Formats: sequence, structure tokens, C-alpha cells
Amino acid sequence: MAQVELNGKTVECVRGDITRQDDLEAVVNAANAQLMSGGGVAGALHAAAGPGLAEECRPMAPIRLGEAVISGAHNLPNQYIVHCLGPVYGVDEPSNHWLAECYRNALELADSKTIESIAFPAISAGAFGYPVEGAAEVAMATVSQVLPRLGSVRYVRFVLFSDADEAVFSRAMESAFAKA
Ligand code: AR6
Repeated sequence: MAQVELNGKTVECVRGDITRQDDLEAVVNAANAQLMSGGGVAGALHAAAGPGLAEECRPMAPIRLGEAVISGAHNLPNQYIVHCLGPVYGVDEPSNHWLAECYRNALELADSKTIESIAFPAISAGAFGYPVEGAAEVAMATVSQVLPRLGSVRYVRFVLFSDADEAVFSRAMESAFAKA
């Protein structure tokens, strides 16, 4: 686990499962445009949340590239799920711009709902093929820019599925926040 503090706000990287972040108000889904179940994070969140999640999400779909929308968390231990559509690497260009839009829109939407704590997975770094080093750099650059100007969000956790990804995100975090 690695953690940085900036003006009373906390960012951290842990290895774990995004469906098991009991202590945070919101978790982020690496969604598909239809906001349906699938593989990876979306599959795990829908399975843990139960069928009510797909029912609630249906009227909000499809979402656009880089967009974030919010739903209840149903059977998950959180209050909200923020759903983001990340870029398919090499297809949705420039991928770094669209990935940054996901993090920015998710954080601003959470803030507008007075959410204080939120967990992100490595959006686009699975089925959508974004190389993990680049995904981590974009994630941390965006969070370090956006977080200082938010009124409510004060705790951001990145939940990585492997030790290797946790190490990459932790390094990117240290370097982005050293500059912030
Ligand atoms: N907790 C935390 N991280 C996870 C978990 C989990 N339970 N499961 C996977 N990861 P992905 P994408 C990691 O594919 O690239 C879906 O099918 C995974 O190892 O979930 O944005 C949707 O339906 C990887 O590092 O998201 C979309 O169609 C990261 O989370 C599409 O895949 C993201 O992997 C979205 O692709």
C-alpha cells in the first residue's frame, strides 16, 4: 500500500478487489456503453450488486466515451457506483485525452453529489488494452490536477488487481504528486 497526502486530501494505491471497498462511499465501474455486465470490473460489480443495478442503469445507456454517470450501489457495501466509459486503446484516439476525461468527469460528478471517498480501478487497462504504465500516468496526472479544486472529495483509492499493477500505479502516484 502506498499513500500520498496533499492539502489534507489522501490518494492511495492498494492491491484488491473493487467490489470489496466497504469503507468508501463510491466505487467506479470500468463500464461498457450499455452499462451492462461484462468481463473484468463491470462483470464483478454487476455480479456483486445484483440485477437491480442493470435495471437502474438501462435508462441511462448508452453513455459516451469519457462520460461518467452515477447509480446506486444495490447489494454492494457502498452508496454509489460511478460508471465511466474508457477508451479502447489504439481505437479511441487520442486515448490519453479520453482516459483523462473519465477520471475528471468521475471526480467532478462525485463531488457534485457531495461524495467524500471514492475508489477507482485501472480504467481501460484490461479488455480495452491500455498499457498499464500509460494508464497509471494519465490517472495520476488527472487526479493530481482535479482533486485540489474539489470541495467534497477528499479520499481517492486506486484498487489494482495485481501486485505488478499496484507497483506501477504507486510509482506514477509518487511522481505525479511530487510535482503537484
Ligand atoms: N477489482 C479491481 N480490478 C479489477 C477487477 C476487480 N474485481 N477485475 C478486473 N480488474 P476491465 P476496461 C482490473 O477489463 O479495460 C468489460 O468487459 C483488470 O485487471 O474491467 O476498461 C466491460 O464490459 C484491469 O487492470 O476494464 C467493457 O466492455 C482493470 O481492472 C470492458 O471490459 C480494468 O479492466 C472495459 O474494459
